[in-house]
Amino acid sequence: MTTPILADIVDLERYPLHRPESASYSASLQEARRELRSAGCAVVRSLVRPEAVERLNAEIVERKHTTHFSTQHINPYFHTEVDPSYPHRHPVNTFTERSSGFIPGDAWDSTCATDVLFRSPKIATFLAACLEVPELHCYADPLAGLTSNILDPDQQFSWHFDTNDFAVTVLVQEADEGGLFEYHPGIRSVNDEAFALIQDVLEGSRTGVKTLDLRCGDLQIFRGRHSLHRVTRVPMGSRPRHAAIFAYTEDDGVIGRLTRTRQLFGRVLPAHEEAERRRVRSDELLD
Ligand SMILES: O=C(O)CCC(=O)C(=O)O
Ligand SMILES: [Fe+2]
Repeated sequence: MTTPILADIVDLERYPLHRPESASYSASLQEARRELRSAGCAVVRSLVRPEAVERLNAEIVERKHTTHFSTQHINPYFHTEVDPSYPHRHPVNTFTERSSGFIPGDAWDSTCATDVLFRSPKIATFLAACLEVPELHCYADPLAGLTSNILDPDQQFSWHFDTNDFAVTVLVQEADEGGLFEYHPGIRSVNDEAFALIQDVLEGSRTGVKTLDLRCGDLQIFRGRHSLHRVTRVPMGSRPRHAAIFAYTEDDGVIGRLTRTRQLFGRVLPAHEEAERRRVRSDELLD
């Protein structure tokens, strides 16, 4: 297949990403900003053309054998070990199954529509404007920059906070049932861990919890540092849920840490080790 261009993937009539001065660009931008400011979550409806959604899904299916599935019981902070300095009934000591998997960044190549969309400078410019930051760069991590989150039947991604400030997702295949993105906007803040509220949600409270109405081809921008969120279980017998996940950073050339990389992808690459060595050296101690 030939390498697509942005116009093959994005509905540029509805979303003229190539014409930032146009009225419809500005309208989409203002709407996304409003949603991000009020709920930390914006949905750009049907950004991806239906035929391109098919192609993105075919690319995921082709690479599905490279998915790193791992089942772990995690607390909302991605830890798996009890911390005796907190009570038994506390978010730090409440563990739930996370059983989904990620297709790693090095499974894609530059001819993929998924890769073209992720690396489009016009997309990065639009996202930076939505998020009100000066500029964005593709996350340079060779595994975590471009991924796909896979939920096969009987899998779920339990309640958690993200370590990155925001994530960008395109839903590529819906489950027949379940596989829904749920979130509690701004449940915690820099000044307030909100452990009691979080514990209520972990124990099933629906107060403040929203279920996102996300459809194939929609692009979601989500601030996951302060909003507890999950993807509900995909039941047995359902189609799997496939989502393409794009990571961007404000600084250029950022690479992830060894521990989290191993947790999510089951391996690290020389680039991760090199970045870690540089970090160690940056402490200015003598060799
Ligand atoms: O698949 C999704 O929609 C989001 C998954 C998620 O929350 C994450 O990867 O941190
Ligand atoms: Fe997340």
